[in-house]
Amino acid sequence: MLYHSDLCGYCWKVRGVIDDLGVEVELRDIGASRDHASELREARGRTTVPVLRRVDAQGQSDWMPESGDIIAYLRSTYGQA
Ligand SMILES: N[C@@H](CCC(=O)N[C@@H](CS)C(=O)NCC(=O)O)C(=O)O
Repeated sequence: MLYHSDLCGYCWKVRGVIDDLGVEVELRDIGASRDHASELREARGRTTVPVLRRVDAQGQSDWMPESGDIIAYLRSTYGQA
């Protein structure tokens, strides 16, 4: 899942890479959903976006902030755009 905001340029950059790579990522707009904003705040203590949330088979979440790190992870995992 990508926690993002429509008003955030860093988020658009990450979304562009997601589109280029054709990766299926659930988009969670913190500006459109108070629940999504609350989830992010509870997990990270702040609502800075973008944040990529990965959930493993045991249901454990890993929260990855920083657009550059997210893009590097997506490219290394899913191939060059
Ligand atoms: N270095 C971060 C910057 C992220 C950032 O500044 N996001 C802004 C929106 S574009 C934000 O969430 N600001 C509100 C806040 O930090 O609470 C990245 O590249 O992801």
